[in-house]
Parts: sequence; C-alpha cells; structure tokens
Amino acid sequence: MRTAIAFPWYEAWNRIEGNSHMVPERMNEGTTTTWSRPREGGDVPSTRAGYVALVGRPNAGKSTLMNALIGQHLSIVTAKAQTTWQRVTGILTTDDTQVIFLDTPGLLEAKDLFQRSMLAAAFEALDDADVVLVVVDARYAPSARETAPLERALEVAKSPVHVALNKVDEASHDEVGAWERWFDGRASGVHRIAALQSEGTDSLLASLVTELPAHPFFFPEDDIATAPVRFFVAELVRETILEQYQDEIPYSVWCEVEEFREGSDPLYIQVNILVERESQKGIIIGSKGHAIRSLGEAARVKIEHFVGQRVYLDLWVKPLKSWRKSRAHLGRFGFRVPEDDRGQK
Ligand SMILES: Nc1nc2c(ncn2[C@@H]2O[C@H](COP(=O)(O)OP(=O)(O)O)[C@@H](O)[C@H]2O)c(=O)[nH]1
Ligand SMILES: [Mg+2]
Repeated sequence: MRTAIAFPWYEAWNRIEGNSHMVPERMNEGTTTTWSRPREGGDVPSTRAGYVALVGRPNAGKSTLMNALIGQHLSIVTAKAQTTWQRVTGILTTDDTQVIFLDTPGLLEAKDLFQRSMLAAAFEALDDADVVLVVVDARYAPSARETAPLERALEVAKSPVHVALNKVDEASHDEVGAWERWFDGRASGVHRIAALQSEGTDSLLASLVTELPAHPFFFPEDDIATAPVRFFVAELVRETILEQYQDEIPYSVWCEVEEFREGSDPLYIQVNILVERESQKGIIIGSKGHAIRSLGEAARVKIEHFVGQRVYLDLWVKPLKSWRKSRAHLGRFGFRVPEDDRGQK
C-alpha cells in the first residue's frame, strides 16, 4: 500500500526550514506514488529503497530504535506501555539507499475496539514491509507471554525477518542467549542492540539495507516523515501527558491541533486535549490550573525544539464522550478501525 501519501508535512516543514525549493511540485498533488532519482543507465535503479516494519511487544523500544536510526525524536517514547497508538513513518536516506521505517503500536492482547485498532495498525505495517524487524526487550526471558504474540506476527510476515534484541545494556547474558536460541530458524538475522545508546544500531542498519530491493527512492531525499507537522505537535503533547499524569488519564486522552497559525511569531498553536469524561477535564487542569500549566510548559519546550522556533502553545481541554469506543471518532482521528469489527464490543 504505497499510494496516497499525505504531503502537508513537506509544506509546513519546508516553510519552517526555509527549504521550499526542495519540494518537487508534483509532491503536492497528493496522488503521486513514487519519486525517483535520475538513473544511471539501463532499467535497473542504482538505488535501494523499501519499507522496514518495527513490530514487537509494548515497551520493547521500537520507537526509541526508530528515532535512533533516523536521528530525530519523531515517534514518542515513554516508560509507560502503549505509548504509540498509530503507525509512525520515519525516512532515512543515504546516498544510494532509502529506508522507510514503520513504527507500530505494540503487539498486545486486544480487548476493545481501541486496542484492536492499534493491533490492526501493527499488522497493516507487517503487510506493507519489505523487511520485518522484530524488536524484543531482552531483559525478559522468552516466556509464552512474550513469544505468543511474536509467533502470530511471524506467521503473517511474508518478508525476511530480522530481530533486534534490545536493552542489552541491562539484559543478562542468559536472557539474550535464550532469545537467540528461540529465534534460531525463525529469523534471517539476530542483532544485539541498545537503542537508547545507539549501540549496535549501525550494523543492524547495514543488515537491513542488504534486504531491500533495488528500487528508486519513494520520497525526496530531505524528507524524514510522511505525517504533517500537526501530527507530531499533537503527539508531543500526548507524550507529555503520558509523562505527567497517572492511571487511566493518559489512555483517555486524544490530542489534536486545532489551529496552527503559519507565519506568526511566536508560532501560535492551539491543541485540543479531548478527554473521555467530564471528570477527567478537572484532573488535566488540576488545582488552580497547576497541572495544565506544567503540561503546557514542558510540551512547549519540546515543540519549539521540533519546529525550530518560539511557540505560543494554547491548550484547551474538551470532553468527547467515550471517544475510544466510537468507530466514527477513532476513524476521524486516523486509527485503523478494523472493518470486520462491528459485532465485537
Ligand atoms: N535500558 C534501556 N532502555 C531502553 C532502551 N531502548 C528503549 N528503552 C526504554 O524503554 C522504554 C520504552 O521505549 P519505547 O521506545 O517507547 O518502546 P515501544 O513501546 O516499543 O515503542 C522507554 O522508557 C525507553 O527509554 C535500551 O536500549 N536500553
Ligand atoms: Mg512506541
């Protein structure tokens, strides 16, 4: 599925960076599927390009790894499980290779429509991948709880599978060895890494690249993502909510950019924080507004770093009753609500 790429990212990003000349005209048409560099002779492209899907259990370090490989904080990361809710695409381009990473929500036992939508995003990425990169938290032994969801993913994977045994900075020798034995015969390559320290990531990347097909680049060389800046801004607010609030609050919140005032200085951005229940609004705001002020300050610093300019962040909290249970709301927010899910709760 490599059609209908969304391009507002380029416009906003390049405006911010002042690089608008780097956006090919036709990228703005919205339906272009490929973009190729000039080829050197014959029909075989001199470049490699393809999709690598990062899949694995919640908290394995998939997003940390993608960010380390891209060299940008694109996909949000927290110590809490289930941080990534939707697929996030990150693009790494070198002279002759373009690797498009698909970061995905964790493989979990999906209990409701919301979780099934997250799982669907992970499986969709598996389907789109030229290489599947299974990321494992090697601090835990390969118990049935850890391996059962991986087995299901491996069953549907049609492309070569590589494994990143992550967090080797903290994992014991025994656990790492046990995982290597478990993947023996199940994967084309097993790599020991510590994504947080970018340890082992270069040689992992080199192995992934050898699996990619000869193909023209899919995206312009300067692009690092396919989603609009608005998506990343909203995600940074949600990341900060995951960091600053407890219990069910971070899982009841969806953030969306309501207004992004181009050209303003500081850049005015209004983000709506949608909560499931009226009572959660008070918790987000906190006594005398303390909580939301601290949220706003921390999120603003992250967003300023991301967009490279001063930002005025205006946060609004609004109830959107039971949005996690609504097909319509989930669909509008970009979740992959499974088509055949109507009968299920
Ligand atoms: N010790 C250690 N922690 C890591 C490493 N990679 C990721 N983490 C931590 O694991 C947690 C989950 O990471 P995240 O990337 O959000 O996992 P995801 O749910 O698989 O995307 C975060 O607290 C990361 O800082 C690593 O190599 N070593
Ligand atoms: Mg993640």
